[in-house]
Amino acid sequence: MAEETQDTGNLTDGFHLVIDALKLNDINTIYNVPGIPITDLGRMMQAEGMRVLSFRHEQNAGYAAAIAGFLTQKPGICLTVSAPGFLNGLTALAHATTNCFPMILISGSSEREIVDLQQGDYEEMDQLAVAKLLCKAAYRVLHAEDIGIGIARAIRAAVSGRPGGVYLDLPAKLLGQVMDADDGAKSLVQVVDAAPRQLPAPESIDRALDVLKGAERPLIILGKGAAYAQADDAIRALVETSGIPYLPMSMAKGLLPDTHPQSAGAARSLVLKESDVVVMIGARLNWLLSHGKGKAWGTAPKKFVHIDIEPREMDSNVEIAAPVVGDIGSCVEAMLSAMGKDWTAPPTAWTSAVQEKVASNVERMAPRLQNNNVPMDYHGALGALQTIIKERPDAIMVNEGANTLDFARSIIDMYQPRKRLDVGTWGVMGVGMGTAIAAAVETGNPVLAVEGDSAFGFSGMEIETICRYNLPVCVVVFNNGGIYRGTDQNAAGDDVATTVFVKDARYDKMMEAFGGVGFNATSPDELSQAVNAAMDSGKPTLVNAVIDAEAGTESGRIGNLNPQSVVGKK
Ligand code: OXT
Ligand code: ADP
Ligand code: MG
Repeated sequence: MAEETQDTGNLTDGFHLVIDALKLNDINTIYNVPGIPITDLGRMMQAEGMRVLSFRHEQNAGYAAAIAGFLTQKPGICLTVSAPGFLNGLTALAHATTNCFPMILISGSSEREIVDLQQGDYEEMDQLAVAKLLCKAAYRVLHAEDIGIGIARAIRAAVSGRPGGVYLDLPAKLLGQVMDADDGAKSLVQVVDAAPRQLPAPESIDRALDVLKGAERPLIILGKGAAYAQADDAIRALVETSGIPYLPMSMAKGLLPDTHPQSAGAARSLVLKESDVVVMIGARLNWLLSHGKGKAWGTAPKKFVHIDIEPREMDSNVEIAAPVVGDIGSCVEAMLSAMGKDWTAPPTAWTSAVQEKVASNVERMAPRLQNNNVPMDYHGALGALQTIIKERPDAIMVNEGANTLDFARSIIDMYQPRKRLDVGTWGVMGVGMGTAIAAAVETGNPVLAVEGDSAFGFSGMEIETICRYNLPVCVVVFNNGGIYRGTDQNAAGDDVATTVFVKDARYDKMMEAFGGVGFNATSPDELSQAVNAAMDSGKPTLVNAVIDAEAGTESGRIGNLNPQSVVGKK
């Protein structure tokens, strides 16, 4: 136990070296689930003044660490036990890597000698070998004197270049290893300039400007890399100086307010199809952008300028006419100064066409958002939440589900950078509560988590964690009784359909069970009152928003990705 003290003279051990190394690098928050062999490590971290948040499941602790990395540019730390705990954290580590979020999964592990001979140790697993496939880098430390270097390498690997997930394996025996305290202190490393700026080559900027100057219908696409980069002023200046319409990817919403006159968010199809030069800033041409080709991009020939820190991203899906490789802050500043005073804004025929499309789509949507239908549909419920975010622009919105995700993305305007956190590149369900917890912990801002009832179920037990730490999180469960819809029928047998849940479930009662506040909202007015009360009080709250079970569509906006049976659906 941590509190048992003995005269250790001028000695230190693996436990303390890990703590000292993290603190030396300004890492003070840990997301963990305790157990053998890291229980005492968590206790000692807490005793040394670190914030150690314990979760109910490592996957949620991992998602918290991943989004902490996105929000802070420092690696978020997830600490787990060996084999099963490690594996539970691994999905989040892979998610962090896929999304380019800096994160370190630190797992205790069993004894190397026994693991390597496969002699059946407690929670035996060759964790390093398993992790390597799923992250940017993976390291194991075997000697206490190497802890400083191990942690320094992990930090640098996570945040430099394209950020990502790193695995750090700490065998149980390492933590108890003892060494001279002065030598231990000397072995620690304070990482200098962990994510060095990467300046773009001047000729790449000239090339980009040449391509852009010839454009008749230019478009800027902002991705979550642009949000991560925290180059908010430079990005806004580039957009506004250039006069080019911009399309924010989901987690780039709010980099400039969604109500900005140059936002093409509500004219997505038009700008993808009609643009002739596209400037990608911290976004990849992956599935979310139809790989830069095909029907969604129309038939007009296109040229791409691509700003990204990862050179291998260039030409990943289509030819990039002007690759600009470097960190977004430096690249955007270089583009801005190269534009100079003689920059000519894009033709008004183009900018007006985009604005008109935006206006007509917004106008078409507006009346649907005002409806006060009972049971609620997505538009009525999200119309209420749209107003709340408008009035509380510093609130962080967490969002997952299918219909709940897709409707919320287009309906709820964001006004500030890094305020919309969602399922990311994989469209993964289960990020919700971990993300909400880290958002509250890392920023202190109020959090509104808008969750499909299925999505919520993946991490729902963490509402106990939210209550335990008394976090200002309001969870709204869009309860339509199922995945996509609550109305599917099983064509044969007595079991309910595969997508259907218990009818009339009361998720609000779960929150009450842990001392939080629960509401059941059946109309947009009730929803609005409940969420406003929650946001005013800052108390952990769960609002069960009763949504029409028929309102959703299969897979939300991405139903086209479902394979079709040639024999036909039963
Ligand atoms: O321009 P056009 O005319 O086209 O119009 C567009 C915009 O211009 C316009 N727009 C606007 N109009 C007016 N005003 C405003 N402000 C405005 N803004 C935009 O609106 C349209 C649409 O705009 P959008 O959304 O930008 O465009 P589009 O074409 O949709 O964009 C394409 C995409 C691909 C970029 C976009 O759709 C996108 O980002 N999609 C992400 C989708 C995603 O990631 N989905 C999550 C996964 S789905 C599925 O796999 C689920 N599972 C399986 C599962 C998963 N995922 N994970 C794990 C670990 N296990 C299993 C499960 C279990 S979802 C799911 C649960 C679902 O059930 P729930 O109960 O949770 O949720 P419900 O469905 O609610 O029941
Ligand atoms: P989205 O899903 O929003 O389209 P992606 O996750 O596909 O965004 O793309 C993010 C991109 O941003 C990645 O290619 C990553 O390499 C890049 N990136 C992340 N941080 C930086 C940075 N500081 N400077 C330049 N590029 C960055
Ligand atoms: Mg649902």
